[in-house]
Amino acid sequence: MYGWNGKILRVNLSENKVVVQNYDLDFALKFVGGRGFAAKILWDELKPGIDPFSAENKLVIAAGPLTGLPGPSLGKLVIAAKSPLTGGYGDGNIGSFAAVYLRKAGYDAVVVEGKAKEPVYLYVENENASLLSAEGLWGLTTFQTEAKLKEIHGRNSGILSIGPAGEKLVRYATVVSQEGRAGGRPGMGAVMGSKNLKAVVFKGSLDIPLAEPEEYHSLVSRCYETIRSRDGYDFWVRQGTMMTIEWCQENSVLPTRNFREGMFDFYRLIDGYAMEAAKTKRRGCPNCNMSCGNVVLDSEAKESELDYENVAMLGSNIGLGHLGKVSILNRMADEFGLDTISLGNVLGFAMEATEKGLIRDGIEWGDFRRAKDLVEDIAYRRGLGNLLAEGVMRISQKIGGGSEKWAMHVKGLEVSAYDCHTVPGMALAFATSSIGAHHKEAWVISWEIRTDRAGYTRAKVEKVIEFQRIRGGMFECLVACRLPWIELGFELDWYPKLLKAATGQTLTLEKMFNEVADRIYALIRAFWIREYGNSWSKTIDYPPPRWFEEPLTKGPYKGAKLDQVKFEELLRLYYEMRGWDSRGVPTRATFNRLGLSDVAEELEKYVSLT
Ligand code: PTT
Ligand code: SF4
Repeated sequence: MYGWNGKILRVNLSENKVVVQNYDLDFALKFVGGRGFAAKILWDELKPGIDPFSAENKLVIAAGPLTGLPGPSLGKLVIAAKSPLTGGYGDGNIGSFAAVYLRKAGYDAVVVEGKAKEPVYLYVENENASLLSAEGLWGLTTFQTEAKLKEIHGRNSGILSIGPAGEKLVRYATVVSQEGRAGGRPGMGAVMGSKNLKAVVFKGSLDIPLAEPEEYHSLVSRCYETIRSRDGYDFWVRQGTMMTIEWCQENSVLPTRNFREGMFDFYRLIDGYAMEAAKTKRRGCPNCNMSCGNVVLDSEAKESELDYENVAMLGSNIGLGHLGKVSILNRMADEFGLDTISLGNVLGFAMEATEKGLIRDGIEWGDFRRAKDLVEDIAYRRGLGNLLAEGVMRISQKIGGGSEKWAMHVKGLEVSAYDCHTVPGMALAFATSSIGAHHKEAWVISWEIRTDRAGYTRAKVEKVIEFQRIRGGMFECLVACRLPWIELGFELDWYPKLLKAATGQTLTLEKMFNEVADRIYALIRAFWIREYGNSWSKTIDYPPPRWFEEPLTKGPYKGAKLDQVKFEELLRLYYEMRGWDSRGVPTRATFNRLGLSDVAEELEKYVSLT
């Protein structure tokens, strides 16, 4: 095979054993890599109903056939497992030298199972792998862990690690790399913690075999030039995703005070221009020529890498209009290994619960000092932090008082930073995302606002599915950063060309979208439904009640909210277009079309198929 290494490293922590598994071209073409490999492995190998924190859960770290090669933004990997936050399929995407060196060490993926007796880390170097003691690392932050591992293994290593939050099984603990790349929102860091796996270190210098090396390298130079020449390039490298704060404010979709409103009075104090004034440098993922990691000095004069989601969720959503302080909370989240989106949701939820008298000794809106203490308490599961470490769905179940209406999650995963009172298409995207309320699969909001904001139309359903195929399907399988495409219009047809030159295989966009992506969506859907069995229903795909029941109280969209009946019609159409039945379960014909008749057969043991 070219492009793919054809090897998966299998690590059993309980038995302290590492073996190599080969896979063939058939498997590669059917699932491509990244999320595709992860979904297939987790579906095949996890028994339904297992505790995500048990040794039976498996953690998959998977790259794609282009990962690690020179080329625009190809330094990413997917990390996946059964989620302790949602109980369903969970994954995240991290840009890191770990992705590059995983592939240069000779592998395409690592599957970790079991549980180590004592804390360990996995060390992989050029087709050799071993489990080493993490005795001196356990308890350290992600920054300290990475620094120590670099001292031991050298600077040319790629490292993924967890902080105290992962060790303490905070349900939204994430995995961090390079002091500012983080991934695995649905608790992938906690899964590592539950396995006593503190870190994974990759080193590699092997060549990734290319089918047409000259053609590949010539394409790559043209790709970089194309990106560099795009109109928005200069502004992108100035602000990156931080430009979105101003855009969201202008369009009344900036999450404010636990998604009550879409506008924040102090947005100027945390927007892209405020960030530029504090910016000290730029960082990014490997092989990227549009690096978007904006590093600022926070109010404690320490470095913090900012992205839109982090600042919106730890700023406007908790009523905090001070970039230096937001940056402290953001840096602490990276150090402790906490997902910023869920953290901002949890803090906003706790503030509202305090206001409504449902939490005693809680936290007032915008109270930075208390927020800072709570972030630490969450990471170490101390006092109120122990409850807040559970995520908004579980906290709301515990405190009651009608709080389920403003617990902002879908399927247990907290909503990313877009208020949906006025954007039904984006609400549908959150509702049908394959890991819970994440924007990454179908960020239709910009298109929706430009075209027909208020409409509940077929076009919106088509757009959600189109984006899910491109973003949740193609980009998550390749594994490539989607930002060159979505932000600078880098054309999608570069990818089949790169794939052809790298692998020698023809994978057209049509095949990618209608076969590979749809197959993966059906497979992940099957994973969720198998977990729920007969209790599965379409209500599991509903966005939070707040957006239907409590209108916005200010701004140009004052009085606006979602319409439940019309939303249900969108969902019905969505199921129909996907070939799923009225409960949202893929039909037997759909599974068969996607080459998943074995999946249908297995799923039928848990729920009837139509
Ligand atoms: C992603 C989610 C996002 S999406 C952000 S900011 W964004 C938050 N970042 C966090 C962070 O930082 N620290 C932290 N402790 N928690 C964080 N949680 C949040 O996680 C990130 C970029 C960004 S910045 C985005 S949009 C794009 N995401 C991509 C994706 O999902 N797939 C893909 N093929 N390409 C992507 N490119 C962009 O990557 P999750 P990163 Mg991330 C500090 O992990 O779980 O997927 O959630 O990966 O390397 O940091 O790059 O405005
Ligand atoms: Fe990483 Fe940003 Fe480059 Fe994407 S655009 S690869 S997130 S640095």
